[in-house]
Amino acid sequence: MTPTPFKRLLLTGAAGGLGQVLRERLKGYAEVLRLSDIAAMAPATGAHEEIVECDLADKAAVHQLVEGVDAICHFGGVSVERPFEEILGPNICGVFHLYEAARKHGVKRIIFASSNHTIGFYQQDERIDAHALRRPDGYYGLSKCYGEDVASFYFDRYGIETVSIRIGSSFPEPQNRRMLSTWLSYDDLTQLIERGLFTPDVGHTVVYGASANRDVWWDNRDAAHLNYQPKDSSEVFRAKVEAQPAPAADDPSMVYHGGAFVAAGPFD
Ligand code: NAI
Ligand code: 15L
Repeated sequence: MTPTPFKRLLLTGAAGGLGQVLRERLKGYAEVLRLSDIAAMAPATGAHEEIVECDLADKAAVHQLVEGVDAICHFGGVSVERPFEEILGPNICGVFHLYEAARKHGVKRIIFASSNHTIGFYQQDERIDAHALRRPDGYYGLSKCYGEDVASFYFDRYGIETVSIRIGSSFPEPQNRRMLSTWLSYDDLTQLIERGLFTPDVGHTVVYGASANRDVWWDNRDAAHLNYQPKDSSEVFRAKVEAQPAPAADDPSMVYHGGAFVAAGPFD
């Protein structure tokens, strides 16, 4: 696939773990990459980058942020389980502000960094596809379900297309036994984003973000039109991961798709 570069592509969450990786990897997809986060980011390295500090919870700031943009990779927000009050602004109000701004400014394509925590309460002996009922495993997972529903609504109502990537665990390497199944390499994440940005007529597509791991729990048949072909596998890390002491068989990390998230909180 030879992508046609956008004029201006917005990446939110640019100061985060994935944002810093994607800052390099998305460069070729746009004449200008607009990088945004509430946290400080490294300065622009040239005219092909714009740096905009912005709180996703701030409606006016988000509308300004989205002005002049052709497409958005939305990776900003709280990325772990936290009290609902901390998630509300960035993940609930934030995603709403972003789609409203996209509507007002004519943005037609969004990549939404959703999460496996939308379906975290499935057990690891269950294999599911994108049609499986969601089973969020906390306030964070609930916020990602909300984001997916916003994406669905904005396609049905306004024709704004989104690929929601239910990312498993995207880190340099899998850190534990659960991640041998959920791991998504940075190269495979980049491929998913590229497919999501440039495949025509995606409507609202939900795709699971995992590499070609031996024991994957997620079936991507509903996203076949993306032609996502993962190249990496967690197998190369298996011996290293399995050298760690094994958790008990009833430990949430050994039972649920969402692992430890299912047992996080309550926070009061
Ligand atoms: P991260 O926590 O490193 O990055 C998130 C970024 O969002 C941070 O730089 C943070 O400052 C920013 N942010 C938080 N609140 C904000 C606000 N109010 N306004 C603007 N920016 C705000 O997380 P990571 O790992 O880079 O993940 C990126 C995205 O991918 C997140 O949406 C996360 O939920 C999602 N994801 C990541 C997975 C992974 O394995 N890394 C797995 C599943 C989903
Ligand atoms: C996520 O949604 C988180 O953002 C990430 O930090 C990991 O915890 C990942 O899920 C996971 O489930 O491993």
